[in-house]
Formats: sequence, C-alpha cells, structure tokens
Amino acid sequence: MKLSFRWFGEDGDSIKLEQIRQIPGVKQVVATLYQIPAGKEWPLDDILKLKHKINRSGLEMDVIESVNVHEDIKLGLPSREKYIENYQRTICHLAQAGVKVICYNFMPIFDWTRTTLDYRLPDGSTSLAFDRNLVEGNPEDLIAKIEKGSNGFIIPGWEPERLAKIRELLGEYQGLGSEDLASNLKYFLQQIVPICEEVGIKMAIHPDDPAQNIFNLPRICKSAEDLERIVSMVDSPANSLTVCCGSLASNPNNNVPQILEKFVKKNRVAFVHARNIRFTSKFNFYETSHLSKDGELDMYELMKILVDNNFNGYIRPDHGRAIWDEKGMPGYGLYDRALAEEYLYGLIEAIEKSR
Ligand SMILES: [Mn+2]
Repeated sequence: MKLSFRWFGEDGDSIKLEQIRQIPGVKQVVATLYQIPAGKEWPLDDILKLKHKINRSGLEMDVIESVNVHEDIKLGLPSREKYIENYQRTICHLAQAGVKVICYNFMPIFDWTRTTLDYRLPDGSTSLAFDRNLVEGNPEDLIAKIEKGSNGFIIPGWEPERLAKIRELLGEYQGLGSEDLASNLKYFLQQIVPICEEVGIKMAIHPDDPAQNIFNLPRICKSAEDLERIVSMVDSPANSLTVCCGSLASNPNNNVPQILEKFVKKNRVAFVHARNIRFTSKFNFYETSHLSKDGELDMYELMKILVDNNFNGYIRPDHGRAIWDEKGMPGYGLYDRALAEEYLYGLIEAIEKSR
C-alpha cells in the first residue's frame, strides 16, 4: 500500500513539494493539471513537465486526480464523441508518463459539495461541513457562499468557468434520470476501459460526495449497489474504484468497512481516500480529524481490511482540518493532512507487525 498526498501544482497550491517530501512515509504525489478545462486533451509535454518536477523533488506521480469528465459525456449528447476521444488520448499520454491510476467522478455539474468551509470545532480548528437544507433550494446561494469562503483559492470542482454555466447546465439535466446517467457512464467506460487495459492504467471512479442526492440531480455512485453496478458495466480491473471512506460514510445507510472489504477482495479498488466525519443529525455532518474516536469511522478497522487483504494500491488522507493558523485551501492544508498520514502509517505498521 502506497501512501500519497494530493497536490494541486505550483500555481494552485500553497504547499511546496519540498514540504510534502518531509512527511515521513509519503513517496507519492497525487497530481493534476487542473487548469485544463474538462473535455480538453492533456498535452504530453505538460504531463511530463509536471512529472519531472515531482521526480526532482524525490517524489513520484503514479496517481492523477482528477481527469474531469465533460458534462456532455454525462448528458450523453452527440458531442460526447470528441470529448471521449480527447479523454482517450489523455489516458495514453498519462500512461506514457508512467501514471497507473486515474481518479475521476461522474457527478452532474457539482464536484464535492459542502455548505460550510470553516465549521468551528471545539478545539478551535475549522473543517468542512454539510447541511442538507442548503442543497435543496437555489444552488446559486450555495455557490456565493462557497466563493466567499475559499481563502482566494480556486477550489477544484468549483472553477469559475464551471460555476458561470450552472444555470444553463441545470436546465440541460432536466429530464435526465439516474438510469440515463448510468447508461452514459457505461458508454463512456466501454470506450475507454479497453484503452486503459492496453496501456496499463486503472480508472478509479470517486463516489458522489456527499453520497446523497442534491438539487434534484441524478447521482449514481453513492451505495454498495451503485458501486456493484458500475464495476459490472465493464468487467475489468481497469474499471476500478476510488473508495472514498468519508464520502460513502456521509450516507448513514452505507456500511463503509463492508463496502471496502467487498471491493478490495474483488480486486476493484485502485485508490483509497481516508477521512472521518461526524453526523450532527441524520444527513448533516462535519469533517473531523482522521482519528477513530473523533468520527463515525473506525480507521483501525479500515486499515486492517486493507492490510489483511494485501491491498497494494494507493491511499491518501482526504480533507484535513485547518489547524495551527494555517491559511490554506479549505480541506487541503498541509498540517492536518500530514498528521493524518502519520496516523495511517502508524496503524498500518502496527497491523502489519502484529500479524
Ligand atoms: Mn475523496
């Protein structure tokens, strides 16, 4: 199992590669070229430049998160063909640069959704939080709130060009049901998985975050049944999952350890996101430190499933709290995620040595 750390690049992140290198046990950077809009091909040169920069810092770039999927692919429009071709070429370029896993998601319009970016915890730290009431009304209220609370960073998934198109996109999704969305995902996977097999890349779909419906949009990746349907769409290890423990936990009906174990045993987990949350009511929650005692998830139980099943994929801490006065991108500061890495490292070492 390889510990990794998400990094948004020199222009998009306040954290330096040199700092990531000093986190004990971390060798892998989960990288991106997030200035490239969804649907565009990622040029090989840009990918190689990014890779070499990471390598020069003594780190490796096996995982990309995310290569975003153009909305026309999710909507199943005829124009999807050219975006799928671009995606196919991007896959080939990433493979040429030695990338092994591509994390992506198939959520309509919105990437991860929180309603508060600075929820205050009893210890004075802040974290991301979610209130269902705010995702049932007008999305523009939420967008304004998110833009105000992002510390001047462009939050991946909430890029200005995407937000500007929201009203238009909401209209386009009118009448598209979850069965339609699922068949559009299947079509997409059928076009790309054979290429992934050829070049040695695993696609790893990230669950809907939160794993609940929002703004009446279809969501098809939020339960064990959904994940089962997705891995069956194209039966290949190249059609794999990112098991984001915190996302799946945000639906109280999900049994996260059971889901993790089921798909690890099937060899369909390429990437794991570790994160913990605490419910404030049935569907509302805030993010906590990674510790088992702070949240709903028993992190020891999750790591034990991975170690016991000889999981040899990639894992990273997901969002962290803002602590020690750090002014970072909400959810993606250095300090709390570095603490989380050491916690995960400690759990894994202890489980391995007690076997
Ligand atoms: Mn995640």
